[in-house]
Amino acid sequence: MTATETDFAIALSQSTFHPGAYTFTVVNQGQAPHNLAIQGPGIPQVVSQTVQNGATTKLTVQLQGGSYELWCAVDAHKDKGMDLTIAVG
Ligand SMILES: [Cu+2]
Repeated sequence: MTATETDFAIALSQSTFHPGAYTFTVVNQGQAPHNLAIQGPGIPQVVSQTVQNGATTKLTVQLQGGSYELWCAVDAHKDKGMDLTIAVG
C-alpha cells in the first residue's frame, strides 16, 4: 500500500483493510519533510523514518480489527491536515 504525503495531506492507495500485515510505502511528494505514524489496536505507536521531498521509506505493521489513526509526526503537520483514521475489519 502506498501513503502519498504532500504539504499537508496523506492519501492512501486503498480504502478497505482487513486484519493482517501491511507494508506502507511512504512517498513524500511535498516540499517539507514527512513521516508516517500509526496508532491503534496492538500498536501503541510506531513512526516511520522521516523522508525528504521525492524520497520514500517503508513501514510494516500488523493490523487487527478496529480503528487506527495515521498521521505525520513532523512538527505540527498533524494539525495542518496530515491526519486520518482507517477502519480494519
Ligand atoms: Cu509531515
